[in-house]
Amino acid sequence: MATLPGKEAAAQVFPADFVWGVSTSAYQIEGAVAEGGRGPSIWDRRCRTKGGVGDGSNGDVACDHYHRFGEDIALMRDIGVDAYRFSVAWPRVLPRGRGAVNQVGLDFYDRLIDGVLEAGITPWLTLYHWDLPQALDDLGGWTNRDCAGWYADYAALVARRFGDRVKRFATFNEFSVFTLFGYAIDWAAPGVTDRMAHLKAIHHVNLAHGFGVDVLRSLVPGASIGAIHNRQIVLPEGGREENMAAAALLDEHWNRAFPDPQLLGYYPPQIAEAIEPFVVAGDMARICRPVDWFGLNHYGPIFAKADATQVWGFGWGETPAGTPDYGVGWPIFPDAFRDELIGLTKRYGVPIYVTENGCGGDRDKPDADGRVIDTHRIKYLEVYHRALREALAGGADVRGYFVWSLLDNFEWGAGYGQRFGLIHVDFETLKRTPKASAAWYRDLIVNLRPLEK
Ligand code: IFM
Repeated sequence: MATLPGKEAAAQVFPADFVWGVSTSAYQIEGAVAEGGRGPSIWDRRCRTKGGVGDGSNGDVACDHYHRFGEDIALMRDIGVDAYRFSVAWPRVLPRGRGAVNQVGLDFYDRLIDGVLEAGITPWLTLYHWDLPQALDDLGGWTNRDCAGWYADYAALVARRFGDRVKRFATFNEFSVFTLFGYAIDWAAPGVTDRMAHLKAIHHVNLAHGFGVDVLRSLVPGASIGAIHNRQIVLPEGGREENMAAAALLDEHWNRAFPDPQLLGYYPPQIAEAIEPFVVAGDMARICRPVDWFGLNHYGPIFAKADATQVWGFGWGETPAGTPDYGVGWPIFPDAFRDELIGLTKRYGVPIYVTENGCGGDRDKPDADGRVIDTHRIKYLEVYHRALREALAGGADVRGYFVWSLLDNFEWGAGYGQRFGLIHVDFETLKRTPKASAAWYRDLIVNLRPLEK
């Protein structure tokens, strides 16, 4: 297909209802962790554990979005996005994870959702973005099979309360990141390193997803339900033979442990064998429920190496020297994004929304005139957008794209050292400053929005 500039090209390549959005998550931006009746989450605990977060910081204040959400909605409106993906903090609405409901927490999300809708933006609600209530972790968290039922009750609460205004739901964000890092590699809460715990967590989270889909389907008329998977090609460090098996196993864990059972009804082979003791008759049918879309979070390839000290015998490998990266240390490889999108369409046959893509780094600072000129992020977004167009032209069924993230925020184990936002946040004053990339995204949306929109 010939590449034409501007709107004509958009009409050719992008579906008429293509969605342009931005994503965030509760713990990374809300702050107000001890306000309005919110209970503690496993990330509050981890932030208070020595070494849990590199810079010793926490999400106590974060971007103070809990109080400043109106300003943040106005910033989104200025960019011109169609959609805003946010997550509900389970411990804000159910402080102990189950039982007593916190009306003040529900009221907060009412105000947020109403404000987003008033701005002409469609809310996309993620039920779980890693902040499990601590009270549930005290009962074993995701290693406890009952956690799938607690999640289903939480999903029902959210569906009943917001389902009149919210129709787009994601059950989970990045299943394999929070289970692998939280239960096998100590890079995330709750910081367990144990094979059996990890396998149980994988299976129970998959079950929770299945329950969540059914609950949402039954309680929200017109719901459009998906799940959000991180997927990136896994390569053996140095291309070396001794790292091949590590790469193959990491690929199963990273890329297939969740989408395969959820969409195809089976686990990938090595995981299937190991997880068998935890699978009860009927489980696979419970997990494999029809969804409306596949959420893809994609950044760059990852590298694996054999590492006998690790729970699964694989560790994170080094990126080859000289690989381009624009700040976060993650390789820039847009062809892998294009191929992933085309491959996903063939493998799972479900419409795709790119629910996260973006560029971090520690170099975004206001200049003498107060502007934040983040050329590296614009370059990243440009090459990934080229790949997106190529994927669409190559037959990928992509329906939308969300930048991670609206705001600089609390970047988990990296604390505040990595900035992913289109909007700069001064974490001393909480002042928001749109970066050059926000203007770039605004212009892209205007230019690529189909003529009839
Ligand atoms: O900040 C995270 C987000 O919470 C999940 N996906 C990757 C982002 C950048 O690391």
